[in-house]
Amino acid sequence: MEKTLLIIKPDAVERRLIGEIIQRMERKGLEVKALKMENITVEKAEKHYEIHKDKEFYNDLIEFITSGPIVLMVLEGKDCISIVRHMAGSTSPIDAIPGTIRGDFSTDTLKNIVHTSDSIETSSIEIKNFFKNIN
Ligand code: FUP
Repeated sequence: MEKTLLIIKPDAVERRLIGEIIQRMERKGLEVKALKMENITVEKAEKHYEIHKDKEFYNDLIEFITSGPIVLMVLEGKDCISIVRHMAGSTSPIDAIPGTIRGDFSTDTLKNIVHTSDSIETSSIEIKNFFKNIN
């Protein structure tokens, strides 16, 4: 069965949105296969966001994602990668439609509440980066 990584970012943890976000996933019908809260190291963050290392927002991104505790989870369900991305909403707060997580809770491109895997390849790499016993 398909799996995806969902990260609840430091802004959402600080704003007490952990329960709201997990509830949306469960109500949709996705299964939480693994779940943990962690202050990730800069090294882990750099590995996770390697694809963005040449972007002008990279340093801000690493600083933000390591700025406080995050909640990481592996979700499982049919087509869950696409489904969770749709539930997260667009990266741009202008495009993120109300009803999506970003559309409902964020006006900021950087502090945008959640990360979700964007393909089968990246979900597998991302899950391995953060969870040892899940495949
Ligand atoms: P997404 O897949 O929607 O999380 O978006 P990206 O992989 O394109 O970007 C990863 C993170 O980089 C975003 F969550 C926020 C940050 N970012 C910016 O700060 N500015 C940008 O212009 C694009 C992305």
